[in-house]
Formats: sequence, structure tokens, C-alpha cells
Amino acid sequence: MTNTDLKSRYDRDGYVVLDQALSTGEVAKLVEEAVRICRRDLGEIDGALPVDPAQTDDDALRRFLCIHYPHKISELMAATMRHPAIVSALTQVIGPDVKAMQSMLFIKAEGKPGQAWHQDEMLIPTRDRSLTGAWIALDDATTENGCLWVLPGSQRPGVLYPNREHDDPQYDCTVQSYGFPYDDADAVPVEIEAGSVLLFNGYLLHKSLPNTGRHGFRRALVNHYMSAESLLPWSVPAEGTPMAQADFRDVVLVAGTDPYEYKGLEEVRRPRIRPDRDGGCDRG
Ligand SMILES: O=C(O)CCC(=O)C(=O)O
Repeated sequence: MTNTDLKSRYDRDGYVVLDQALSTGEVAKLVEEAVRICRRDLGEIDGALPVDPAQTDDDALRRFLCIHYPHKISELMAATMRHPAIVSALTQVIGPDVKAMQSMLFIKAEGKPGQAWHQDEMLIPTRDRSLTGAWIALDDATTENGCLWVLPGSQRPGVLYPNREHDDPQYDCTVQSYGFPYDDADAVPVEIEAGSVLLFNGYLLHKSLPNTGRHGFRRALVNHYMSAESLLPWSVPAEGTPMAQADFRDVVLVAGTDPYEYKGLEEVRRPRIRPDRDGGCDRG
């Protein structure tokens, strides 16, 4: 795919697949690292159950639906944020200056829920609509094991649809978008091979269904990026700072320059689990 094709497809559909952007060896190393993370060899994860050294690797993995911010404890996950094939595509769709603000490691063993329709910009609000997700498949992602589904073109109106909590057992505890002018018949499953990357716009409506496979994980590493020119009002600003100046500085520059370098960086987030529906949804 030429760079022009990549950009025009991304602008039209809100997503593009980078086939085999990671090699088999790179995927294997990330899968091994996922085991070390889940065994807590690399550091603590807020909300995780205590480690049981007698557990098999698979059982250690199965305890997690998703771990947020694994790049904080894993050099390999942090390096993968800067993967050249992904960064090259990001500079096509975002621009020359790109920063990352989060990573998520999905394990999603058989029986684990999906995530309801949502737009990532509702959760991570850039000021210039530049939010872009890079969903890296660590296993072949299929409709059976809970691949992503997208509503192509749903990013184009540039509208953030409302959100609500839900009790649908197919989905984890994160909120669900509603009131949008598309329905499930418009949805397209994005089945991709391990090592391929789905790059998608922060306004694109997307969801995943449960892993209905009999055995096996649907692992994916998801990193989020945006233009380094935009402030990111994603956390409560320091006392005395007006909300209009809020700027999340727990970021990693992956391309170009950071015009706000003078502000320095700040550790705001630590690795934590995403609650599974089994563990109850904390709505406190
Ligand atoms: O991988 C999944 O199941 C959901 C991921 C997702 O929706 C996201 O990264 O925004």
C-alpha cells in the first residue's frame, strides 16, 4: 500500500490494516513478555490478585482481561510503542510530531467479554481530533475469538455520541456509546493475523465481542497516539491551573519534536487491571 492509499483509506473508512507489520519473532517476544507481566516479574499491577507461583503460564495469563499501561513496567512494550512500521504509518495519518499516552495489553482468554461500542476520543480527549489507536494482534484475531468490529466511516461526522453504563454480559464494564445513526448491520469484523496492526481513528465507533473459542487467548497490544501539537486534557490539572490549560504529560514522544517539552514529563498513571465483569463493575 502506498502512503497516499494508506492516508486516503484511513480518511475514508477511519481505519487501515498494516499487514504483518511485526515479524513472527517480534510477536513471540511480546507474548513471552505478557507472561512475565502477568506473573508480576516486572512490577506490580494495581488491582491484580496476589501472585500464585504454582500457576502455569496460561493460568497466570487467564487471570487478566486487560492490563493498562504495561509500557510502564516493560521496556519491550515501551519499545513497541516506537515500532518503526507503526510510527511510519502514524506520521502519515497524524503528522510529523506524534506522542503516545497509553498502552493496553488485552489477554482475553476463552469466555472473556468484549467491549461495547465506543469511540476512544470520548475516553481520551485530544483537542484536535488526532487520537489514533494501533491495535497489534498477538494472536490471529477472528470473529470466534473476539476480533474488533468497526462501523466504517463513523468517524467522519466528527461527533462524539453519548455514553451510558450497561449490564450486557457480552461486554466488560466500560461504558457504551448510543444514539448514533448506524446499526449492527453496518458493522464489519476486522479479522487480522498475528503481527498485523489495525490503525484506527479516535472517532471511529468500534467494539469487540466475547472470546467464544473453546481454548486459546485473543491477545492484543493496543497503543494510543496523537499529534504532539495538541494539549491532552485527560487528567485533573494541578491546583490553580485552569481546566482550559490541562495537559496530560505522562506521554512518550515517538516521532518528531514535542513543542511542550519545556513543561517536562510527569508520571500520572501506573499499571492497573481493567475490571472483568466477573469481578463486578465498580460504579463508585
Ligand atoms: O480489544 C478489544 O477487545 C477492545 C479494544 C478497544 O476497543 C480499544 O482499544 O479501544
